Amino acid sequence: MSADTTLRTLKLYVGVWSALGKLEVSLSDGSAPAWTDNSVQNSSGISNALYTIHFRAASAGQTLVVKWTSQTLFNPASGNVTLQAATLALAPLEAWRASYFSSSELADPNISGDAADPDGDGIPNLLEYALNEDPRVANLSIGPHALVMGNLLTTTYTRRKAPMDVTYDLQVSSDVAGGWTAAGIAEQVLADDGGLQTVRATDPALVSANEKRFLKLKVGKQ
Ligand SMILES: [Ca+2]
Ligand SMILES: [Ca+2]
Repeated sequence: MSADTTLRTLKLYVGVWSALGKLEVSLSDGSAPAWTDNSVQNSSGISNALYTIHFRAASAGQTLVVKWTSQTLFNPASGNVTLQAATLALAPLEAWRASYFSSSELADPNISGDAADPDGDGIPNLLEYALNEDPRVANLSIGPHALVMGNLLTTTYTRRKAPMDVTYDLQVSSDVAGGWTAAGIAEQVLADDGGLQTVRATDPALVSANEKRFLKLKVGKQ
């Protein structure tokens, strides 16, 4: 199976019958250690399993090698292993990227890379993805904004639900230069459409008791 620098997801549907299966996965460029698993077994009957493999090579033109064999046959006459199906898909972030950028743009990290900001709205592409924004349209008014509700500092933001390849970390501090902590932040899901959630995060500190408070949403890659 071909592999390059794009993150892809391979799903392998396998089975064993009176056997212990052995899965071996490796990349032709050796950029990741080979991986072996022998957790699927059934000594007297049939078991099925699904492997989900996320892979990416260090350069273009590489190959992902997948081997599914029997490590042990508990019944030499009838024991066997089966490879029932395999599906290949882009990881969610890469599928999103491919939906907004042409193939020549996808090859240019200054346009389609995580840190690029082709629409010039100050929101890099990774954050556009995390917040479900459009990386080709400058939307300066959208995104998390601070709002005082009652006597508490809050922010409302959109986040993706699993399977997701980004992480969301909210932190608060009285000093923008340091002292950031996630302690005590309450998060309430205001809306959920199955793929996206609207979440309100609330700082536990009373606004009236603090001269300044800051809320920060940090997005990372999983
Ligand atoms: Ca942007
Ligand atoms: Ca945008």
